[in-house]
Amino acid sequence: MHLLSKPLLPTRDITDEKTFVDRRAFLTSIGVGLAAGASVLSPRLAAAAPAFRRWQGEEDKLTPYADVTGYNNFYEFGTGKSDPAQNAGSLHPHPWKIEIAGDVKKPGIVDLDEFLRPFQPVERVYRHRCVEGWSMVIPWSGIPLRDIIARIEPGTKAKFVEFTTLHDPKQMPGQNRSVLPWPYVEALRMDEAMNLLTLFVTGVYGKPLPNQNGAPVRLCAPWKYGFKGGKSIVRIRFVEAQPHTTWNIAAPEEYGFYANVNPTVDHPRWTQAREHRAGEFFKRKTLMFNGYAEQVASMYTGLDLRANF
Ligand SMILES: Nc1nc2c(c(=O)[nH]1)N[C@H]1C(S)=C(S)[C@@H](COP(=O)(O)O)O[C@H]1N2
Ligand SMILES: [Mo]
Repeated sequence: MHLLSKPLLPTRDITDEKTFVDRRAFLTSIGVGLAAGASVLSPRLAAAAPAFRRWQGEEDKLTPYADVTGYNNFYEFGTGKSDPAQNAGSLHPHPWKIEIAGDVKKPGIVDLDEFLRPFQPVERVYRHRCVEGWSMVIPWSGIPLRDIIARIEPGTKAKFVEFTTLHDPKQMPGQNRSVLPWPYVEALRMDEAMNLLTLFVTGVYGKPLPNQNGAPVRLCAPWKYGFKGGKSIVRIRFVEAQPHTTWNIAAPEEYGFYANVNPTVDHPRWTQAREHRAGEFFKRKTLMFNGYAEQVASMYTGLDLRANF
């Protein structure tokens, strides 16, 4: 594949050094705890610390670490927003194995740390919009999924990529209740998976992902509703047919396969025109594709977004 030879990001999105330094001071001030001169990336990501990169309007403030890690959706640990932070201690994310399956050059099971070692990690600030109407602004770190896919070398039959969460009721007590069909499965069309924005997330706020955010690795496609970002991934499968995904199985009339953030297509039970940004009093207008239209809209030309919600 030729994709790795292309520049990963347009240069205008690389924040200048001063902003990077200011942000490090900010991270320290909110207690993320950086020793002087320390990298903002976790040790496992520090190998080649990149410039900080920002994909958002400068007016959007980062959501505090306490909210990012204390107000979550992760039904494997309960359906309340504080349940994951309270209950996810039973998850053991190290060591971690991931199965690479389907139409790929070399299917098999890999150790996550070993698998990620050759990659250049990036840090990106993304808006995060839950289908329920809340939103945050989160500094994720991880590997652009396109780099990972380029290395996996899927075959010509790979039209979709499916991500499966761990299924282990001992570690995930919420799986003893059938609130959702387990394991949690999500998927992207191949071009969506290869989009510059799509991130294989291993950290947040420069630290490894806390269990409640999907340790050791979860997905992020920031122009889609949050439920597309499957957590604690144990299998990546490349397939020809559109996969059956958890929320779409659970309530197909409410949660479509695409799940692109779209203020003009309401959820059957509530509006999607506005959102509640964590920490703000007044609601904000939700932006088309969560504000990432410039980077993603061309993937959907000719697709009826009302039918394909
Ligand atoms: N395995 C799994 N992944 C999941 C979920 C879940 O319940 N189980 N919830 C999804 C939903 S609805 C959202 S909004 C995001 C929340 O991510 P966060 O808690 O890191 O903000 O995770 C998504 N990934
Ligand atoms: Mo969500």
